Amino acid sequence: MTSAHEVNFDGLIGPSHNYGGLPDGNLASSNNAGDISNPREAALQGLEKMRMLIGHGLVQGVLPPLPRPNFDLLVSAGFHGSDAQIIEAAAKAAPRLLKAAYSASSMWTANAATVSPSSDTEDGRLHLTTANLSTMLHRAQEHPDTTASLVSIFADDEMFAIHGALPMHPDFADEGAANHVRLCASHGAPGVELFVYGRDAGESTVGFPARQTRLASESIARSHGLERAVFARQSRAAIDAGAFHNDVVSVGALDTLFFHELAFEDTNETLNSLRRAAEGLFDLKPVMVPAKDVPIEDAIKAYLFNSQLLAIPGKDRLVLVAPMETQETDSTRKFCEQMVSGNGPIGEVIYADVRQSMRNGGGPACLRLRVVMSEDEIDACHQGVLLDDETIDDLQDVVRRTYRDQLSPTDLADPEFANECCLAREEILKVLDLEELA
Ligand code: SUG
Repeated sequence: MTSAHEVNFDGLIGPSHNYGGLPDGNLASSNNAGDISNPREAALQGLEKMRMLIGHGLVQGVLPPLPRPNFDLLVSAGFHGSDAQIIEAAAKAAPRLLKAAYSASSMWTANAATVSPSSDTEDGRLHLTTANLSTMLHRAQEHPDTTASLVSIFADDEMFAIHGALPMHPDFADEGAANHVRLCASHGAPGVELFVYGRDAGESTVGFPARQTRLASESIARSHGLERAVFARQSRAAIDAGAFHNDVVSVGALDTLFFHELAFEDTNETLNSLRRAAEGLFDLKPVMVPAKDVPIEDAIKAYLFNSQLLAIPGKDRLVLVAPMETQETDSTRKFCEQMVSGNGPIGEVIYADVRQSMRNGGGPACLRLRVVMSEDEIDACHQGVLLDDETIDDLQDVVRRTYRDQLSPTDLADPEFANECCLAREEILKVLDLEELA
């Protein structure tokens, strides 16, 4: 068995972070729509979380923000002329489209791609499929630039296979690793990959949108060449309560699956399928949170499950990095206190402040893409995106100098702001040695 690390690639929060209220079914985003955001504080919070995990001895990567505003999107809607003319005309005629073109949503890199480590795949390469994010316009624009970032970072095609997004059709709706959990005995050992979908291709649903189809999940498992994939349906009750991705109601790491009682349509069948797939590899440790202890509404408000579940060097049990909101909500805080005082697989909870992202529905788990990599793979990827304290200092310096303190969705109409966003991104790319993406 090869020694491997789980590398978390966090999305660096971009300068246009704003509360646009664009996604249907994401309650935090709807509740904060139109509020003033703090892009500088948001990016600094995200970077402090990365710094904290480096301090715990973990390997930490970063993905740069995508180019915003996305002028191509505005031009394809018929806006033309100089950049300033395009922004001014779009602000008047299509303000919602302008918000989409400015969305900083690529910060939630759990939605960037689905990742299968080389120990799970037929050809022994690490596979990544960029998510098409086809359900929401502001997210559907992400995939070409995300693929470009992944190709630059994972360039060696003897080790890495990057697959472009699935077809942009509702039958193939795919939201990446937010609906995918990998379970294993140790990071470098063969794993079982759990794909969670909200609907079948062609199935129409009522209520909040189900953003992942079974066809999309199966297509990815096929192209990654997975031997041990399990497909489970997310419960309608969870989606309607505001769990627009499965990672709002479940998170897994190593042999442990931590989930809410209402996460899956059929919990027993999901666990039995996982056990069958894991036979001979590991004994599954399910940790189910009963609805009587934590009502689903609390789980979603506090984002208990949108946490990072981490194996930290030197600690014998897993550590849950949860948002502050989990500590501030009585039922979730009490559950965590009880859980760590028992002798289950999760032995500690650390609370992280990512409030700016949380107000758009993105907790610690949304902000990171997990990529399990062997040491050779780590050496072969682009080194500029692997962070240490000094690079974090440099990125924070760029953020302090180039990001606005406050931003209201109406500020997006100011053509000067588009220039600021471009300049900030150029500086970030320079720090990460990724100028080729400019
Ligand atoms: O797709 N919010 C994101 C939050 C994504 C969270 N990701 C995971 N759970 N993995 C979404 O709903 C709000 C942006 C706005 O309204 O401008 C937004 O897109």
